[in-house]
Amino acid sequence: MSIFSRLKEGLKGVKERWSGGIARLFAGSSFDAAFWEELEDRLIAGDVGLELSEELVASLKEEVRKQGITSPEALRDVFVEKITSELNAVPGMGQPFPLTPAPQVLLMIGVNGSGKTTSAGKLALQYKQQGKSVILAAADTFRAAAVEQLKIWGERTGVRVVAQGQGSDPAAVAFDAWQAARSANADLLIVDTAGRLHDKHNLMEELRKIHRVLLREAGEERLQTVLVLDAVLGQNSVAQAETFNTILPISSVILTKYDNTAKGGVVLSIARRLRVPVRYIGLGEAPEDLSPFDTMEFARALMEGEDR
Ligand SMILES: Nc1nc2c(ncn2[C@@H]2O[C@H](COP(=O)(O)OP(=O)(O)OP(=O)(O)O)[C@@H](O)[C@H]2O)c(=O)[nH]1
Ligand SMILES: [Mg+2]
Repeated sequence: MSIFSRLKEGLKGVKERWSGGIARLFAGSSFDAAFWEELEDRLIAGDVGLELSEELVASLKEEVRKQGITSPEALRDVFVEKITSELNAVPGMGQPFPLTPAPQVLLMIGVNGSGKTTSAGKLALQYKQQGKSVILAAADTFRAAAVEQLKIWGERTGVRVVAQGQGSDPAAVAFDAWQAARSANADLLIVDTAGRLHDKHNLMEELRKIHRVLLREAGEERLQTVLVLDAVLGQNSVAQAETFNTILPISSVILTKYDNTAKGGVVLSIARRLRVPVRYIGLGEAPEDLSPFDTMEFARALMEGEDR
């Protein structure tokens, strides 16, 4: 099943699909002022971001003028092309994590509830299914249930989980897990972290420390800092990303809960504002509900009927 047929399933609960509204608009018959206003409104409502929405509309108007296009229907391909090239302007967009010497390290960060632990488990499963050896590190030592939650993912996927007790130093857990990954010749180490501590400053300091240890041990080439963002939060998740990016250099984004959002344009906002590639999107809570983010498929889906 393609990711967008899966999306169709997952999105049943969402009242008005963003893509549905866009597709309907392009099925209309003429370029009156209302068309352009409606298009801009829909882009903004889908959390594409104000600046980019205005820019897209202006450049589409320009194409209409230059190419003598007479109906919205004839503008579809141009629109798809613009969306795709906006996304593809960010290196690595829609591609899996780059190959590095083993063990590769994915440091999962993000605010609480964004889907770090779930995405770590899903990634473990995917890599395992590709025949890679994976280790999970429980560096969220703050929440009592966090280690347990990761261990359940470990059991589900048959992946070893390196953990210490609640309240232990997360950077020490990360260090231990790195050593374990090295000595086991693992292909991949996925480090889960906390999303909330007693206060915000502590969390950021803690993440910096974990990052510092992993950077020192694994080196820059092996280390991916993966920001996990909740798509339902729209522009707020973009703001979160900007905050995290001032603390640590973000190298990849996973956008979760895409099955629950009516604001699918947030991916364009992330591309524009952060210039960091979105590599996967979360489409549900089950282990297999994580898909590579395909830019072309995404852009095309915007033109394919309101029912999708
Ligand atoms: N529908 C849907 N739910 C998701 C997705 N990803 C995660 N979830 C759910 O979101 C909730 C939070 O996910 P977690 O993985 O525990 O989030 P976290 O970032 O680890 O949270 P903390 O450990 O508290 O910082 C869980 O109920 C997940 O099942 C997704 O792609 N779609
Ligand atoms: Mg967690």
